[in-house]
Amino acid sequence: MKNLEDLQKEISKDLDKLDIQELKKKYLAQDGLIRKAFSEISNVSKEDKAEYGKELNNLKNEIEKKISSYDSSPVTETKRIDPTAPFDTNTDPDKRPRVLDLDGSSHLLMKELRILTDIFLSMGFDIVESRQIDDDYHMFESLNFPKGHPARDMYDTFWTEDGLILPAHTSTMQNRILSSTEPPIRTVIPGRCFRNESTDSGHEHTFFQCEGVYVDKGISISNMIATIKEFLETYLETKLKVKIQPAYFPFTEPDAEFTISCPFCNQKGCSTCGYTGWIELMGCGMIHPNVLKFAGINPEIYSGFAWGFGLDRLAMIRNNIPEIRELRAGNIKFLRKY
Ligand code: FA5
Repeated sequence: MKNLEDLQKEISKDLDKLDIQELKKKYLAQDGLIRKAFSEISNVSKEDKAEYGKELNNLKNEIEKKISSYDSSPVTETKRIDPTAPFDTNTDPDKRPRVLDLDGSSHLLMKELRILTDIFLSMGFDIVESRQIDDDYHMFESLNFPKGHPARDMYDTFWTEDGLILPAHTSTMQNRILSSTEPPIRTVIPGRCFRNESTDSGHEHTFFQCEGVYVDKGISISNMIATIKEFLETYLETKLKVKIQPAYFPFTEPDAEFTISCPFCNQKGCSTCGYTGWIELMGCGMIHPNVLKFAGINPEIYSGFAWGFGLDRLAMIRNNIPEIRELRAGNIKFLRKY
């Protein structure tokens, strides 16, 4: 907490002193002071953790507010330069393409990924990135799908000619996390997934998922519901009603589909929730005892839960985007808007 006080003093001085690029670099970049402070949350005592996370989020919001006040200020010659534009448009900054910010800009999905990993960091989770190529053991066997198990057909998987797999879900990381860490385990794993599916407004062949695993002594399904609800209410910035519905995954028992009250229509019925008032958001459940055993964890002593949600679909809800294919279509109007 003492370090946070020092950080706060430094930020107060810098907000008036530094320009937008310097602020971004010093505080918000991958190796910036805010992310560094988030990564130190595991060293904070249990009692102080929640307060530390909250204070840190406030500091981050303060910097982002300052930066967005610059972003909405009139475009100036020094802010936007198109080196490829003909000479006469180069002299009139308003005529230049607006995407050509000198520092580039993050894609909506990367911005959302940063927001949600910051929330999980403030809740005490570690973040580990998943892989983009994997094998049968991690995709299926370690997740309790023996060879020939019919549930393998639930995942339309891309295979390479030499028998490797493009992961169809981030659950491929479960065995790696569980077997390399001593409980208590609290890890969130975002990553790209690939499925051999036809695309439509809600389905892509390439999309992001975000996996979570939590293992300790005495963990129950109510811990799972409370954790996921806390995350969703923070991310969507609204109170939600939640319910779980039966589902089936070979790697959880019991398994569930986590469902939230529609934040758009307040459950009156709208096109986003298909006029049901509810939105099914993610698969989740208590980690199957076999999955714990495969990772060398004794299910007589430990229990835990896992979830996996689609980042694209969650970002669409938060930003009111009706068409998933827009996220990767490279449409300039869309990119400017988000
Ligand atoms: C899974 O992938 C499980 N691994 C989730 C899980 C993890 C269950 C841990 C239990 C424990 P599912 O196939 O339902 O489940 O996908 C999870 C989420 O990924 C979906 O709710 C959806 O948000 C997203 N998703 C799945 N397929 C697509 C797709 N083609 N395009 C965009 N998002 C998708």
